[in-house]
Amino acid sequence: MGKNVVQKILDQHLVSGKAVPGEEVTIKMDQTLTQDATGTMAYLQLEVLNPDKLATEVSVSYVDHNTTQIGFENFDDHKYLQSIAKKYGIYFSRAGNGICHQVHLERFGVPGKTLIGSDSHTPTGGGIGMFAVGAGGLDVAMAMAKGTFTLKYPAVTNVILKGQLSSWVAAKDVILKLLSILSSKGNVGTVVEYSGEGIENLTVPQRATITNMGAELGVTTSVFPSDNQTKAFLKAQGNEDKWIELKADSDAVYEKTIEIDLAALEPMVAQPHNPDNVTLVKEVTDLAIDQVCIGSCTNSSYQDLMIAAEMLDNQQVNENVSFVIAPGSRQVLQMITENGALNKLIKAGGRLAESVCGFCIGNSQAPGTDSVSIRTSNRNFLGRSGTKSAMIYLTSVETAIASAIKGKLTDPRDLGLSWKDIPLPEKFLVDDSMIIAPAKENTSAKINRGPNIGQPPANTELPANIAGEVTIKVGDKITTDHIMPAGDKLKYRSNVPKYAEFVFNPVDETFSQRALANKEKNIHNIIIGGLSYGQGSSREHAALCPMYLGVKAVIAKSFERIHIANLINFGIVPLTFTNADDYEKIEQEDKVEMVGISDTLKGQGSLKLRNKTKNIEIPLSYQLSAQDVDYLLAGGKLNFYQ
Ligand code: MIC
Ligand code: SF4
Repeated sequence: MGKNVVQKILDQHLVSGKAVPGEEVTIKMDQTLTQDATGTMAYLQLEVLNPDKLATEVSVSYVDHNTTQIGFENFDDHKYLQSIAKKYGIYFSRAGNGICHQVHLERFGVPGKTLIGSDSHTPTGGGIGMFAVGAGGLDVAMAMAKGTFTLKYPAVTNVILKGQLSSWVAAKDVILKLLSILSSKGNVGTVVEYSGEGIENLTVPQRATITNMGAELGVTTSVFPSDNQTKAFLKAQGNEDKWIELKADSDAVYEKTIEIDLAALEPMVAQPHNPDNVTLVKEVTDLAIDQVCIGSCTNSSYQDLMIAAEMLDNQQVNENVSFVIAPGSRQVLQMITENGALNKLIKAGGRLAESVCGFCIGNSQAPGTDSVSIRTSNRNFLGRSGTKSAMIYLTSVETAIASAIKGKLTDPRDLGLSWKDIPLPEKFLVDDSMIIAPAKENTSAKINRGPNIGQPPANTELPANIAGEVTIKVGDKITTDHIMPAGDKLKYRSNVPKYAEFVFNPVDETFSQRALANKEKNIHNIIIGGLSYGQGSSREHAALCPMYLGVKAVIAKSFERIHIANLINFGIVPLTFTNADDYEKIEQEDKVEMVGISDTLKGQGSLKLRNKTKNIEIPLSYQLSAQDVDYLLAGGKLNFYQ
């Protein structure tokens, strides 16, 4: 039987386990990436593991999230990261060099390699034919130390792209279409593999837009084959020698197949407050807008910025629109500066932001009260922009620019401009002077530790019984932005006790205090969640900070992949309702207990939650491997390996 691309890469990297969907396998990881917001904690954990030598071929530490630098914390973190990179032999991409996923694709992407990154949009690398997964920082630290990662062998969905995109319809519209088909929930454990003649005309940056936002489907990753487009991109980056051909066998088998006719696609928009709330742009009439932001790791490539500049040539953005541009990397910024495109954007009224995450993570350019913002990024969760009452719409660059000109959400086909194709450049401007290459061996470099940099907090072993209260009950699709908000709180990432004050802040500002008060009285905190609990980011702080507050278990209808792994990593037991309706039988403040939980997990026995307040018992389920149980019993992965 033939193999698909995913199977080809995974089977070459298989260390242990059976290559059967759903089975736990350990694979070799060739590369890692971290960014500063998750990286400081990942490297604090790496210091605990303290390997003599990294087990990966390439590890890169990026600074791209926390660059606002109001106060000393961000810069201290950057200094810490730079010194750690020097000590352990890690490439260090300095602040200003660009967003991790964009730079990694440009400078480190190699088809057929595996990559694990402490950021949920690491699958961007699938655009160049990598098997690239997002994970919590601890799993990335483990991959650096041991060279492996354990995951469920995925079921592969084949998305066949037919035909060719029409003018004004973009790669972003392809992934928005797929989100409208698959939605953001129910796809855990699968990988999307793209095929069909429609992919032949998609450049690597366009493919990367699609694989990047595959993260919003909740899949493990998304992958394109490596073909002539991949070769052209690598050649233009001066890396042609890294090219290999990678394609599915003609008799490859897939779990599921979806066909999308590119020629039939139209401009699409994800409406507030979820990336899968997708409709056609033309269906949303008379939506006046206040802000347009071009950038983020989804749409900030050279081609994206050039499209924006061409559309705005001799145009002016509407007087009611604040227009922000954040090129994805220094390479992109240098190229559009040299060819004059930047000038067109500035002339049209653009506000140039740093080549970092910025507006996307909500630590700058927060919209005004009740504002409408059109963004080319990938997430529009409530409050993520920094303004709770703002309405965020996600579109392609083409739609965003048309809207900026008109002052209302506009289908770019209605602008009356003539379409100009922007081809992949034959040569990108390659200047790696902002990437500090590592020394060959670990050095005794002094580690720079600012006063905001704490130690990873320790957990205790799992108690024999969990007994406490339901400290919070939340609904479906609770994202990590609800659990552990970023934005202006990002600067506390290296200081867990401080950051923990904001757990569940957007949902219930009293949670943190109530949880801490319980912890002091030895009352265990339990969280009740709905469907897709933990959607979104890879931030392990969404598990680490609740752990610090004394949360012992989360019981939900279903979990997202990265978040459930993070819960296990930090010793919080993830459980599901055996009957989803039982969710209704439990309320906030109910007193609950799970007697003998540690023995039950060890024996893989059946588990019941006793609701003492309502005097009922609720059957619970779990899917935990023997290894997961060992981590939970030890109070987390770091405890287990220490
Ligand atoms: C995000 O897009 O939500 C982030 C910020 O990049 C996160 C990582 C983080 O929380 O630091 C992610 O996607 O994993
Ligand atoms: Fe940065 Fe936004 Fe991409 Fe996350 S989604 S890595 S915050 S640009």
